[in-house]
Amino acid sequence: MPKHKGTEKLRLWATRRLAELREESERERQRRSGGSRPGMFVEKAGAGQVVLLGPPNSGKSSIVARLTNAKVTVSPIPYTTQLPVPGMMTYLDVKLQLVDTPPLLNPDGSVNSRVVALARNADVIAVVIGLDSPEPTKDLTASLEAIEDRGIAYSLEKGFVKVERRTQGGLTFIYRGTPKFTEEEARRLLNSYRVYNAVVEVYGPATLDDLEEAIFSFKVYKPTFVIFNKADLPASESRAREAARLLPRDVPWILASAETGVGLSSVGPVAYRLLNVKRIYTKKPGQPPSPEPLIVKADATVREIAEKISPSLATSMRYARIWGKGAKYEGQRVGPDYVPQDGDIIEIR
Ligand SMILES: Nc1nc2c(ncn2[C@@H]2O[C@H](COP(=O)(O)OP(=O)(O)OP(=O)(O)O)[C@@H](O)[C@H]2O)c(=O)[nH]1
Ligand SMILES: [Mg+2]
Repeated sequence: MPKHKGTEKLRLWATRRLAELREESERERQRRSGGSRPGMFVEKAGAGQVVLLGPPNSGKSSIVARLTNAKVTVSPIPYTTQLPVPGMMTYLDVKLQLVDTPPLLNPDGSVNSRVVALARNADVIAVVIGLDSPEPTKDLTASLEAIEDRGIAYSLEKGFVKVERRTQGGLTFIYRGTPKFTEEEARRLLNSYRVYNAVVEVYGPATLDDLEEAIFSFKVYKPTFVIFNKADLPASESRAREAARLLPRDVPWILASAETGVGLSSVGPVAYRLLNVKRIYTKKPGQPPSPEPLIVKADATVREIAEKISPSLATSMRYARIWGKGAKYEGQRVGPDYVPQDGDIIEIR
C-alpha cells in the first residue's frame, strides 16, 4: 500500500461504502423475496435527472408537486417524504426529471445514505433550503458538508480531479486550475496505484488527496444549484443573500416560492445550463427537421452526433449541412469535427 497521508480517509470511505453496499444488497434480497421496497436508484428519464435534496420541511415535495405531475405528499410535519418520487417537467422542448427525496439528514443528525446514493447517481443536484428556518446559512452548510463528506464534489472551484483511464497513451494532464502538487508528484502517486495510462483533468487548487480520491472513484463531481424556497415570507431575499455568500461562483442559486410559484421558472434554465448539453435537430435531405431534439454533450462534434444516431452513419459520413446559431450562413457545409451549437439543425451527408 503506497504511503500517503490521504490513505486513511480512503480506508474509512471504503469501509463505509462496503457497509452501504451490503445494506443495499440486503434491501434487494428483501425486495426479491416478495417485499415491495423500491431499490436505491430512480430510473432516469428525459435529458437529465435533477435530484432535490435538503433539510426536512424545506419544500422539496412542494417544488416537485408544483413543477411536475408527480404524486408527492406535502405536509407541515417534517420527515413526511420517506421514498424518492420522480416527476417530469419540460424546459424549452427538453424533458427534465425531478426527483423528490427524504430529508438528507436523519433526526439523529446522521446522513441518509439513500439520499446520498441518489445524488451520486444524479446529473444535477438542487439543494432546497427553506427560508422559514431560523438559520438558513447553517442548513445550507450542513447539506453541502454532508454530501461533500460522502464523496460528492458540488463545486470545481475548490479543487477537483477527474481520472479517465485509458489502455494506452501514457498520462496526459489537462489543467483547468493550478494544483497544489507538481506533475512529478502526481505521476508518482498514479504509478504507485499502477495507473500508467489516463487523462487527468485538474480543476482549481486540487491536492494530492483529490487525486487519490479520483483514482478510487471516491469523489464524483455533480453540478449543483441552490433553491432558497419560501420567498413569500418576510425578509426572505436578504436571508437568502446572506446564506448565498458562502457559495462558490459555480454554484448558482435562485429565490423561489412553491407556494406562490414565484421564481420557479428559473429551475428549468438553471438545471439545463448545469447539465452542459445541447439540443440538436437532425434532418434528412429534402425533409423537415426532427420535432424532438437529440440531447448531446455541449461540446459534441458532428461526428459524435452522427455516432449517437448510428455508428454506421458516423463511419460513412462525409460532411454535414448546418442551420442555426452555429452556422456562419444557413446551410453551411461543415466537416465531422465541427461543433454545432444549442438548437442547431444538422443534415448529415
Ligand atoms: N410559506 C411557504 N410555505 C411553503 C412553501 N413551500 C412549502 N411550504 C410549506 O412547507 C411545509 C413543508 O413542505 P414540503 O414540501 O412537505 O417539504 P419537504 O422538504 O418535502 O419536507 P420533508 O418531506 O419532510 O423533507 C408544508 O407545510 C408546505 O406547505 C413556500 O414556498 N412558502
Ligand atoms: Mg417531502
